[in-house]
Amino acid sequence: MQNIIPKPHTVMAAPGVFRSRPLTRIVVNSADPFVVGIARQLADALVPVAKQPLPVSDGPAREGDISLALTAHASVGSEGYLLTVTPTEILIRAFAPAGLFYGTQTLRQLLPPSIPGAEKGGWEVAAGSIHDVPRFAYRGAMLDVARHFIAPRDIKKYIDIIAAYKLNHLHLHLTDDQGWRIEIRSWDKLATHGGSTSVGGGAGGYYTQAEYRDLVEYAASRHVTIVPEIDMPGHTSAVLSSYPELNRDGIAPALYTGVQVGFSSLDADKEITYAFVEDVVREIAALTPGPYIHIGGDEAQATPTDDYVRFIERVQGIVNACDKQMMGWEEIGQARLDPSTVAQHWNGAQTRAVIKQALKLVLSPATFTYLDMKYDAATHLGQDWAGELDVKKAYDWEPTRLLDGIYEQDILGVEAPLWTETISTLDEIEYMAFPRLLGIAEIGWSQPDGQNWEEYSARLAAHGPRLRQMGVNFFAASQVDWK
Ligand code: TNX
Repeated sequence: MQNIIPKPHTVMAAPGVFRSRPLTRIVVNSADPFVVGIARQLADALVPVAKQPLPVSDGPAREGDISLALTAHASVGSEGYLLTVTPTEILIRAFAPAGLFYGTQTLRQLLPPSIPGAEKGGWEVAAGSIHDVPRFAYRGAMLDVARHFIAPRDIKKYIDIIAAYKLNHLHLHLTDDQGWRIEIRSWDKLATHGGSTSVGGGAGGYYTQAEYRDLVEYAASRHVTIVPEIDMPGHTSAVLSSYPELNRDGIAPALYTGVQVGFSSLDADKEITYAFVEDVVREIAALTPGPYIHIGGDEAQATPTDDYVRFIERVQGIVNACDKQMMGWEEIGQARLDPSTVAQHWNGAQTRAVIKQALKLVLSPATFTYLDMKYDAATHLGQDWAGELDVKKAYDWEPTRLLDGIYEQDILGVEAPLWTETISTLDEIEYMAFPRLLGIAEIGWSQPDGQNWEEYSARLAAHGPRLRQMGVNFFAASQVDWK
């Protein structure tokens, strides 16, 4: 029970081992489709070990079964779980379904990634018990699908990996100067024209609403909430190119395929701007069961400050009218914000204004969490404006020590963004994200008193074979003594 990432709250080894029986089943005491789905996913995940999917049954459990039961006390919270392994059973208990999901992710890590050989064989798990609860409610990853489009099947693989490390939010940066990636029925040229290219001028792409709904559902089945971001008022060249009437001078610019930021803006004085925002937010809200709609708000250098503040306050009203909470990059702190609004810290410049309003923060400090930063000078992809970010640095930071005046209760959680100006394939995404994202997952989930690079890097080493088994093209950093 030593190599789990993120590190569980409490682990206690016990004598003995559980050995699989020829008739070992996964037994669930709930008809909740999400819970039954968890059992099926566990059965699938164990095929490389058990050689065939374990049968899923509604019980009652007998000796040799793996049981998933919603019988834990409310004190384990909505995501916590208790995992007990004895020679006669494996029992995962939780108060809420998400806890069962996380218990099964931990169980997967107690087994070898695969057992070679074609024959059906036995497998075993050392006895012991784990009591686990997350530190932060929001544990996120972000993909910039705007600079380069990322196909739905690639997003799904990313979801599978992040969920295995107990991240529970996937923020999709759906729009930027270089591309609009989601079908909006009331403004159809956003996707068909605004989504037609990408950085460097190559092919673009966008999600139809049906494809997007399918992604949202897929994520939900792994307890991942999609946070859609429509970036505004800056980062809007693709919008302005699609609709001349949204431009101050009524003239649509050409599509933009460079990598500059801070030159485009919606016009805060035009009524049609807000009609546009209302339509987009309404359609996005209808696709979003989760609580948040992210409105960007970053790097609006081409928007005068008064206009910016007026714009953000009005957009917040539009988001709230759709029964959603607004999320935005820290620059939104300049506006007067509703207490339900969440600000995302990235470089600190305007986080002070957020702290003054006592809003909840998601922390994405560029120096520690930007997965588009190079590992070192030799990394062939990525940027280095926030410095190089090696595997140790992405793990070795503490949220409450990041900025003066931010305490545990101000922090909703952490998120690691992957911007894609220099990245265009899934292999490249995986290379930049892994293994650094595991360190950030641990910061989001685990208690800070256990933070120790030597101990963590030994655990991380054991995840090399697991990542390989999942087909992840991770960077085998020399800082880690890989297995
Ligand atoms: C800053 S972080 C940006 C993005 C870029 C990224 C590149 C933020 C809110 N804005 O537009 O893609 O840096 O690292």
